[in-house]
Amino acid sequence: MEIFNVKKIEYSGKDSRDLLSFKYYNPEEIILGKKMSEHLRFSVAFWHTFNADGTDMFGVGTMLRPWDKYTDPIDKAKKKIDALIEFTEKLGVEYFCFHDRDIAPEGRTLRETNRNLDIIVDYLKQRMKESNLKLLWGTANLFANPRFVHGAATSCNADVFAYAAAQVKKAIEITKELGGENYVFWGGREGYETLLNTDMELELDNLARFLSMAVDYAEKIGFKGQFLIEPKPMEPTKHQYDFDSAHVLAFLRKYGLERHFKLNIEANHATLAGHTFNHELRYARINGVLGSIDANQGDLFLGWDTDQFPTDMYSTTLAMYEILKNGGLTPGGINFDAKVRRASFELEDLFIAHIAGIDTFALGLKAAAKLIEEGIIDKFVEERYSSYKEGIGKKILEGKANFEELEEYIIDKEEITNKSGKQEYLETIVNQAIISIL
Ligand code: XLS
Ligand code: CA
Ligand code: CA
Repeated sequence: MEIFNVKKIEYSGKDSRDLLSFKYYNPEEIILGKKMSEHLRFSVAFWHTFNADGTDMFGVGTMLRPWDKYTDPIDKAKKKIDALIEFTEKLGVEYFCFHDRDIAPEGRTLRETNRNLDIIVDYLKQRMKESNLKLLWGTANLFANPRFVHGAATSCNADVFAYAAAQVKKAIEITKELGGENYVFWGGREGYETLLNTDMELELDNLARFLSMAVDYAEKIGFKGQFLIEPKPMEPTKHQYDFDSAHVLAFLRKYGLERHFKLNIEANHATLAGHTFNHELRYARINGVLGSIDANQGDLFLGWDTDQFPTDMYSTTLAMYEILKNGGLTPGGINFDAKVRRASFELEDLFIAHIAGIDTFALGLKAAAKLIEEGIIDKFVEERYSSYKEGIGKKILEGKANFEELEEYIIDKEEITNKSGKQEYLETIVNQAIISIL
């Protein structure tokens, strides 16, 4: 029986006013030699789409979903899986992501919880087989239960460390079982509230111990998916250890773990860190660790993680520019870690929001491809650094210069000529690329 009273979402072109259709996302269209659907490996986030009900700090949920009428927790969990299958089929999205606790209820012990998980994973696996749905990544929820009050791998309590380890062990197993292409570590409560009660050194060492145990276990069971760490600077803790791309990379390098991890970069977390999304993507890309993205947007006036659907074309254009320069994200993808607003409580809003996000990324892809094909920005940047192509600049790049030589070279020069950085000109080029697609 149908859960969503919505037809299959098709491409209807940019002039269409049909709300439930794509205006820019045309999966078969070839962009820079590849199908749009191959560039944009979209994924639906289970937690926001099938679990969130609009609850906030000031009030209860506003969204009553068809699966909410099932009172038995296992029946309800299965209904949500049915909803996931129907939703992704109708939307034409091939991937989804989940936390262990999103899909199955917790029991009294971990053993009981794992049993619930096994029932649902069997069901999910079966339903995935009947459809085209694939798992982009799995992860463990190491933050919701009160036991994680002081963190998980960075908890002051060794029993909590053990619990988290056992939970991640199981989460990697089920991710493998479901053919997951990646596994994400988001350090839910790995951080601190006050340094007055915190042994930061021990906590960070323990986080590294935890991650290297995960690497060993994945190797042991033959899980071939990419391990990803998702940076976030704050919320829920005052200071999250995986603050931003640069922090995570420095951490991984200190502990010799950099070979085993790439990054899952979320737009809203970049905003919270005081960076643009494309800054975080660029930093990860030039360091060879851009693995996957959580596609959403924050509100620039609010200091918290609003996880809105991405509708800002400028941001998706610059993001897709980095992703294209990265040679894509595979085996990563574009996961909509985004929730409809509390007031967008109708079932249809779930489709409208995903369509908006998909179209905004499709538009960004087209505009970014145009920027790359035109090559104006590339050429400008190349020219801007051309002083390093010959003479003293070339020597600097080749590591053949030293302070004495540089002093001798420059000491009697009366004038140094600089050229304009032409930011406004380049921003116009970006605007023109976007406008040409609209
Ligand atoms: C929370 C994070 C989380 C991760 C997965 O802010 O975005 O949802 O993506 O645990
Ligand atoms: Ca996220
Ligand atoms: Ca977020």
